[in-house]
Amino acid sequence: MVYRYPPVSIIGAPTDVGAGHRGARLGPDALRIAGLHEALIGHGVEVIDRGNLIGPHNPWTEAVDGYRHLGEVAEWNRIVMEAVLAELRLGRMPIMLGGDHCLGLGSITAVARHCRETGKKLRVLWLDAHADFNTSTVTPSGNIHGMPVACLCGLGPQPLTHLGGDAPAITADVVRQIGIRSVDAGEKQLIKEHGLDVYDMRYIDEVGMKRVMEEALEGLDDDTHLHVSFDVDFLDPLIAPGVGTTVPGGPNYREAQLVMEMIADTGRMASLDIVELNPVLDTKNATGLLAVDLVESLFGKSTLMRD
Ligand code: EXY
Ligand code: MN
Ligand code: MN
Ligand code: MN
Repeated sequence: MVYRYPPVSIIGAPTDVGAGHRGARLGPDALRIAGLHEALIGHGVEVIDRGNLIGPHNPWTEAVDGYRHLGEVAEWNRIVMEAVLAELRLGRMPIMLGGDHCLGLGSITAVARHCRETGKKLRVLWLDAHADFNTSTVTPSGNIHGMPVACLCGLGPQPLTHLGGDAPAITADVVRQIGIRSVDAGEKQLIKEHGLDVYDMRYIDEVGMKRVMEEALEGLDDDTHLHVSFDVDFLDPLIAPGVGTTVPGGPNYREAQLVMEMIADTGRMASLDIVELNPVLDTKNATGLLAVDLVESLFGKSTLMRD
């Protein structure tokens, strides 16, 4: 068997400590039941499912000083970081199944460390309805799944901003955000100050998804590690109802497919998060099935006719 892609390791991170709804803890198994493993194998990928990580339970308490469950979030991210880094060091492609999007912090901190170890450049594609660039002072909720990009860039509490050592994991210039349509007022100000590259829905409407992706993927080369952080609420809720924070007016099925196809065409994706799937809010796992369908496109499903 000749594999067309790097070997993949599936890592489940079943927690919703960073979210405002409970249920994303069930995301990893919903994605497995939707056939993720089999779909990857069907596209010529060697896959190992490492099972689910174990971490603190969700205490479901109120925010303290602008953070909800800070200790639990820090611990989960430490666990995710170690697991993702171990796979990268084995030369494998980690697919981290959330869980809520606070876990992007651990995942991307690991990827950034690996890039420093191997001398690779990093590009992060953040597919989301939200910018996730809040801090404790501007957050409307205290939910840390609204903060991971800020924390990665060094804005946040020490246990989250320095998860990977003595410096923040990334600078804002490595990030491209796509599909954004819900940003809080204080968050918007911070995004402007830090120069985050946001391709919001207005821009997608105006220029089309093809051009947006060309711009977001511009400059990738053989030395680039492309990380994709796929928050399922990126998708229009009409096709993806199974998330805690739906925002109308997201990418439709064809636009979402094009995003994944254009990422696949680069051949540079080296790590992936799939987060925020909440099966409790879903309809017969339709959102889980759609996420798996889109992952198939990330691994070349729709390019077969062009081979
Ligand atoms: N911006 C809102 C907040 O910070 O509370 C909503 C954040 C939702 C974050 C989600 C999953 O991407
Ligand atoms: Mn590597
Ligand atoms: Mn998110
Ligand atoms: Mn989101």
